[in-house]
Amino acid sequence: MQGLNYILGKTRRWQVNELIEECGAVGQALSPPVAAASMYRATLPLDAKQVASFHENGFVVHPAISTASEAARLHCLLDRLLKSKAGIREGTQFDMLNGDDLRAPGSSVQICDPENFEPRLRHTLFGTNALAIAKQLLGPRAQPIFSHAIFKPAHYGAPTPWHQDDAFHADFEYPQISLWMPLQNVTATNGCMQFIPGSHRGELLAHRCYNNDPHANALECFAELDLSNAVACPLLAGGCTIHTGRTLHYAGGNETNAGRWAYILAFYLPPRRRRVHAVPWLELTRTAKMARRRAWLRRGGFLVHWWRTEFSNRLRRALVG
Ligand SMILES: O=C(O)CCC(=O)C(=O)O
Repeated sequence: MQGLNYILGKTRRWQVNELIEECGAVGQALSPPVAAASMYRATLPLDAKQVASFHENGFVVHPAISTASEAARLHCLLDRLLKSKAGIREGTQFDMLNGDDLRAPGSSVQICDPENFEPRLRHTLFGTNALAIAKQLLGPRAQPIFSHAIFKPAHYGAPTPWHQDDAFHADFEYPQISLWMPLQNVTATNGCMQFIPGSHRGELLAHRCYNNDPHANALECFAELDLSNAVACPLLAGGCTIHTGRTLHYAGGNETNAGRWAYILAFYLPPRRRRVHAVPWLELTRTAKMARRRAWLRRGGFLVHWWRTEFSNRLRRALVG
């Protein structure tokens, strides 16, 4: 931490303290990344039938990528991050649907890259198996690109609208897959994932901000969809669904008495050529979390961001060999 203070020597003391408080995990993040890679062995790749089903439908269900006990441990860690509002000030914790009104109780709260705030999330069987599966599906150059966790509170957790993840890529076009693991059992009543089989073979469809509100963080597909063959995927804690960036998907609201957590790891193949999507809907987005992020970066967060990027590049190199 002294090193960080030294680097920030020209920054006012309160800013340093604020940064350290916001990024408490930076010091711990200095622990050698290789430890994360060696702690677990991949145990559960997909069988040939599952791989074929993934390519045919654009998604596949894996009943046990991790264990119920690991899911319970991750549930506790993420509960703590939610309670401590980790990432709020830097714009990486926000509500996806309510216009990010911090005074209103979130109906679908997202924490991006939660490992930045809780390094124990880097050491998981889920992560190890997810990387092995990503390499199986995308090839040996597959790399982690980001992670996020989504919390839907008991009774009023809101549905995640139908969308394609590719609609969020403003910069490059690249093949991406997401592994979505529920941290408790999920069914259609507390927000399991639902997919439209074969939709990954189509184009990127028109999207817009949720409810056409430029302050909402979520996107919704704005094309006419045939939902008659949508498939809901109930799962036990520690199972997972895997989908491509183009597959249309949705998760229902949470009508049950207990909160719903999902932890999602996304992988991609780095793009060889720059192929920019036409994503006019992203240009219209004006969210509160974007403003918080800009302010945080200006206050010196850019140094933390730089360090994390360096660190995660090292981690990536260690993981992919
Ligand atoms: O968990 C959810 O509510 C939706 C997750 C999702 O859309 C995704 O992982 O791409």
